[in-house]
Amino acid sequence: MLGRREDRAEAFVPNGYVSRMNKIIPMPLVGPKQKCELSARARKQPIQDLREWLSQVDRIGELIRVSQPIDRDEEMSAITYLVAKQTPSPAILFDCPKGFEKSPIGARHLWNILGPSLKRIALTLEEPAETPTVELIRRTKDKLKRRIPPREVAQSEAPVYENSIVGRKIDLNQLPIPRHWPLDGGRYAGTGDAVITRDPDTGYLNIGTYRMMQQGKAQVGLYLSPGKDARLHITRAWQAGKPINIAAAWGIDPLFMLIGSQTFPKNISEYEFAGGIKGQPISVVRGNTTDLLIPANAELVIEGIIRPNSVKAEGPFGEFPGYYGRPEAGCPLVEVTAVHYRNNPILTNALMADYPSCEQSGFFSVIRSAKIWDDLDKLGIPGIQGVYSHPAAAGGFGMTVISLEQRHAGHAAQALALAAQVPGGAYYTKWIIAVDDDVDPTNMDQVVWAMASRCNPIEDIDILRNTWSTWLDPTQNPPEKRPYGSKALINACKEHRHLPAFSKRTALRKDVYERIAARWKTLGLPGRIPAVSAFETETKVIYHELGAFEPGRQAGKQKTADKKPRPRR
Ligand SMILES: Cc1cc2nc3c(=O)[nH]c(=O)nc-3n(C[C@H](O)[C@H](O)[C@H](O)COP(=O)(O)O)c2cc1C
Ligand SMILES: [Mn+2]
Repeated sequence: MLGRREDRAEAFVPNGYVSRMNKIIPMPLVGPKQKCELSARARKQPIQDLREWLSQVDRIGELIRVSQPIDRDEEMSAITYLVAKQTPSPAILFDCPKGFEKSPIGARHLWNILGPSLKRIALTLEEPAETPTVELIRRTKDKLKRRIPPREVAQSEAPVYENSIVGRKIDLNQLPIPRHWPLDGGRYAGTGDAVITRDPDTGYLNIGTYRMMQQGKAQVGLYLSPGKDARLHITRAWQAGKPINIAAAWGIDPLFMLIGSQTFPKNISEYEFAGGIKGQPISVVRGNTTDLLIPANAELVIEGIIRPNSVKAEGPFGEFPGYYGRPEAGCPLVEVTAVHYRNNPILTNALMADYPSCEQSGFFSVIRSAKIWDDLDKLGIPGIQGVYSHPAAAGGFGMTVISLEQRHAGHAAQALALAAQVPGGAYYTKWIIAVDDDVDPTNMDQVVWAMASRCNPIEDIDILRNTWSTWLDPTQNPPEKRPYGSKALINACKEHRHLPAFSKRTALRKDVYERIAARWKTLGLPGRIPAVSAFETETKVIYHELGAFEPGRQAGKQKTADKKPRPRR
C-alpha cells in the first residue's frame, strides 16, 4: 500500500537517491505467447497494448480474473472498492459481465487497473516493477522532457479496426457500461479512458481522461471541469458556430490514462509525451467518421460529433474527493458516429473514491509529482530533491510536498509559490509543503515531523486566493462560490534566516549505522535494517546572505571573526 513506506524498503538519500538496486522479476517461460513477449522485452520493446500490459501484470502476480457473472451495476465497483484496500491489491479482469453473455460485442471489464500498486505504475511507465518511489518519480520526470510525435499506421494495420459499427447500427446498450455508485445519475463509460479532440486554433491533438455518461443508444455526455483542454476546444468551436469532432478510447494501455490526466502545455499533443515515456512513437490511425488520430492498438474507440450548443444534464457521479459531484445542468452531448473494437474488447474503468480505492490516487503520486518536478526544472529552480503528491489527498490532487536543498534567501518561498501554480500542480491543490533535503517527501511521518518542528505557523504559512479549482471541491460553499479555490503554502524548512543557529537534528553517525548494519542479522535483530535519510555530519552551514563568502564569516561568528587579526603573508 502506498501509504506504508516500510513495504517498499527503500532509502531516501538526499542529493542522489541512490538506493536499493532494482530487482528484475524472473519471468517463467510458459507457452509460445509469453516466449515471444519475453524476447520483445529482452529487446527492451515497450508495452504495445493493454493485452501485453495485462500479461506483464499477470507475470508479477497482480492480476485476478473473475469468470463468474458479475453485475455491471455497483457490483464491479464494490469489488474494486474493497480489493483496492488490500495489500497487495491486484487488477481485476471481469470476463463475464452478467446479462451480456449473448452480446455480439463480448466486452470484458478491467477495474483496479493500477490501484495502489507501485509495481503496476512502474510497469506502465516502462520501468522495473521494483523501482523505489522517488527514483520512479525522478526517472518519469526526466522522461517527460522527451517528446516523440506519434506514427500514423494504415487502417488495415490497426487492431482497433478489427470490428467497426457505424451510423444507425450503433447501440451502446450492447456494452456493459457500469454504474459505479448508488446515487450516480447514470452509467459511466470511459472513466479510465483517453478522449481526443483537436484544437480549432492550432490543430494539435489533445488527450484528456474525462468520464462519459451514457445518454442514449448512441449518445454520451462529457463532463469537463473549467479550464480543461477539451472544454476549451469545444468552447472555441461553438464560438465560431461550428460542431467539433471527438473520439474516445474506452479500453486503453493505462499509460494513456496517466498522460491523459495530467496538465500539459495547451499547444502540444499528449501523444508526444506518451511517446516520450515509451521511447517510441505511439501508433495512431485516422478515424473513419472524423479526422482525428486515434490509438491504433486501443481496445475500443468511439468517434462522435458535438453540435453547437448541444448539451444535456448529467451526474451526479461519485468523484475523486470521495464525494458525489453536483449534477451539471448542461454537459456537451456527443452523438456517436462510429464504434471500433478489437475482438472481446477490454474496457478500462476507473473508480473514484476515498483512498486507496480511488483509481487515480496511486498513479497521481508518481506522474503528477513527476510533472510538477519537471515544471520546476523547466523554470530552472535549483536544489529540488523530490516532489510528492500524496495519494490520500483527494485522489492525489490535494497536496504537494517538495523537498529542497535551501540555496538562498527566499528559495523555499519561491519553490512553494511556483509548485502551487505551475501547470502540472495548480489544479485543486490545497496544501503545498516545502521540506528540507533531509526529509523524504514520500514519507508522511517525516513530513509531519518537519511541519511540527521546523514550521512556525505565524511566520511560515501563506495563502493564495481565487485559484484554479473545480465544482467538485466540497468545501467551497455555498456551491455558487465555486469553482475557485485557495491554497496554503507551508514552509516546513529550517528557517533560512537562522540556518547556522537552527537547532541541530539528532542523527546517527554513518559509521555506527554501517557497523550495526553489518551485524544486524547476527545480533538477532528483526527483519532488515531500516533506511535512514539523515546522518550526523561535520559540514558547517555556509550562509552567504551576510555578504561574506570568506570561510569563518558566517552568521553568529562574524563579530569574533572580524576582531581576529588577518594572518600576514
Ligand atoms: C480516471 C479519471 C477520470 C477523470 N475524469 C474527469 C472528468 O470527467 N472531467 C474532468 O474535467 N476531468 C477529469 N479527470 C481529470 C483530468 O483528466 C485532468 O484534469 C487532465 O488534466 C485533463 O486533461 P487536459 O489537461 O488535457 O484537459 C479525470 C482523471 C482521471 C484519472
Ligand atoms: Mn491537454
